[in-house]
Amino acid sequence: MSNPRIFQNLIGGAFLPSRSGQTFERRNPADTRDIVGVFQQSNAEDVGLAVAAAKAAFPAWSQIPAPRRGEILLRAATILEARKEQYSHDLTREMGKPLFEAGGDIVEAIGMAQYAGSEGRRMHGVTTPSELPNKFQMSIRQPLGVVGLITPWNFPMAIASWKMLPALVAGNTVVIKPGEDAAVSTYNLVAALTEAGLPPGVVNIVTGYGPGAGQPLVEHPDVALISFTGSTTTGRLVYELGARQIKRVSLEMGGKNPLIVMPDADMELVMQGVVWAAFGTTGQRCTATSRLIVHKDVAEPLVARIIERAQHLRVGNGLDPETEMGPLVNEKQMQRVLSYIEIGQQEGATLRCGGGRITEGDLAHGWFVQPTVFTGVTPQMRIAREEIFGPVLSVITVASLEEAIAVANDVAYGLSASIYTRDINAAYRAMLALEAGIVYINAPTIGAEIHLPFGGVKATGNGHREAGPTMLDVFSEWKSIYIDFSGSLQRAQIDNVE
Ligand code: UN1
Repeated sequence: MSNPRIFQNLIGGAFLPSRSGQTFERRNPADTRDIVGVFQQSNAEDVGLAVAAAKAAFPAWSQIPAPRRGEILLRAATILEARKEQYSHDLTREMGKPLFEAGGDIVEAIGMAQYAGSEGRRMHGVTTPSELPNKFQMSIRQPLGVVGLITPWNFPMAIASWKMLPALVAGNTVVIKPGEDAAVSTYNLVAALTEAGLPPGVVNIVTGYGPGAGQPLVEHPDVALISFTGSTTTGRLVYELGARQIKRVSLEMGGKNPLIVMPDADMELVMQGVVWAAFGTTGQRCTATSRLIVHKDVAEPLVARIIERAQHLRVGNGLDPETEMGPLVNEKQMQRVLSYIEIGQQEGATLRCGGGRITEGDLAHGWFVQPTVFTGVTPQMRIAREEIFGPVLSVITVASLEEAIAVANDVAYGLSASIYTRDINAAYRAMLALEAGIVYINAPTIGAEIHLPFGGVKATGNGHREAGPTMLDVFSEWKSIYIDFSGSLQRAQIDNVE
């Protein structure tokens, strides 16, 4: 185990300790004897400095032509590609997902750097004909100013890139507060950008455990937008605080994602998809499959297949290339998952596999929980309604497509949903009827690509879609411009109405 690295806040291009001198430590969730890093415990004062640095960097950065800003992102993509192995290792060590998944996290960031970077040459606005003669009109995009990003630990490189890179190409400057359990990846992303030529002060990093740094960032009057991904509880608070200042807030929060299985589906394909989407990333994706809604005629043989595979998943330290499922991110998350397993049993669901912490050998030093499957779950149970964010699958049986869709939609969230069927009519009906921002047909609920809008309906979000062509709507402001070259006063809506 190597010595812990000391990470300081990045403010105006300089690495600075927190003003209070306080720090916090992050340990590897697969083996808590390994200290990953020591980070600054920042407060409002540190946030104030970071926002001031971002504000000072804004005029120059926003005046660099967008294609030139994009070139920096494109160069960063190449640097990330070259560092993929090292950055994957750092990511696995800080948050626990297996190396092959950590590589995927970096690949998403590379994809976003290419996509947002090339957006520098598009940044399309609109032109429309005027109601009046000799008049021209158009809408163009302009940056917002300083944007505040609050990112989660579960996709520490990918989600930071989804937010930061569109923000940058649009001409904004950034203060980011990364999830305290996985901040190293944000430093790595920013290191790649810096090496690619990003000027100092354009991106600033403040770290902090708990709300000490996040809240002052949300409340800072010079921050024009807060883009937040995380829990619904925190997101609601962010929304409320932002609303007081009529601040733009983009939220992406929880999910309780259903995967529907009709009797005609390819059951081997379903099994593989369910195991990947329920237990991949140890269930810690907002897009994870947490409800299997299966037709009663095929439920039992399918569940048997899933359990057979789940019981043989290799659970361990993600740094071991053999590992298929890593630990939970921290002790609190492990306790939360274990308490939901308890709740499921109390509610009368049948625990069919897993259900406990793993403490064999070296795994006793980490936060490992067995892949867990409950059957006999009814739609009203808490394990069918609340986001667990762990390797727990709730199986609900239904008798028809209509019932499956009704059950799928009967939760507060609406991020991702899936249906497996060979019946094209059933697939299309579900595609339209499922209340979700993302729908998959014959594929599991995870695996969204960065060039389609990402986000959800109902309690999952507040209508914004980061990633995809809609990303610039989050990170820029429309300005509509009317140019009258008639040489006389043309009174809109008056002179032209006969
Ligand atoms: C998340 O679940 O928090 O669609 C993000 C996916 C990944 C991103 C997930 N591309 O599963």
